[in-house]
Amino acid sequence: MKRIITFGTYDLLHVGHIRLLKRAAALGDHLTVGISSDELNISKKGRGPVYSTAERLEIISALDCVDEVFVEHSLEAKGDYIKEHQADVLVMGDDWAGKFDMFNTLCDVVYLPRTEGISTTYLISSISDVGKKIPKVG
Ligand code: C2G
Repeated sequence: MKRIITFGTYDLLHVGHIRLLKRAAALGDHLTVGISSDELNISKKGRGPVYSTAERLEIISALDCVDEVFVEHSLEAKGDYIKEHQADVLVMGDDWAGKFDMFNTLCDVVYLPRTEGISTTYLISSISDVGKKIPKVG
C-alpha cells in the first residue's frame, strides 16, 4: 500500500484542483488530503476562503480519487502530518517547487505541473465582474 499525501485550500473547486488530485492518486494506492483551515488561509493569504473548512472537507472527500481528508492547521506541521498519515509520497503543484524538499528525509517529494489558465483567485474576480453586470431587481 503506497500512501500519498497532498495539501491545499481547494476553495471554489476547479479543473486545476481535480487534475492535481487525480494525478496524485495515480502515484499510489491511498490519497490523503490536508485541507488548510480558514484561519490558516487568513494568515497565509490575508483573506478567508469562500467555502468554509467544513464545506471544503465535504467537497474533497466526495471525490472518488480521495480516500481521506483532514484539516491542516499550520504550514510548519507538515512533517508531523506526513508521519501521522504514514505517507510514502508528498505531492504538490509546481507552484510550490522546492519549498518542501526538506521532507524528503521522511518521504518522496513530487511536484506536478500546475494547470495553466485557472485559479480560484481568477474565478473570484471574474464572478464579481459578472455580478456587477447583473441588474438589481426590485
Ligand atoms: N493547482 C494546480 N493547478 C491550478 C491551481 C492549483 O495544479 N491551476 C494545485 C496547486 O498547485 C496545489 C493544489 O492544486 O497543489 C491546491 O491549490 P490551492 O487550493 O491553491 O492550495 P494552496 O494555496 O497551494 O495551498 O500547505 C500548503 C497549502 O495548503 C497549499
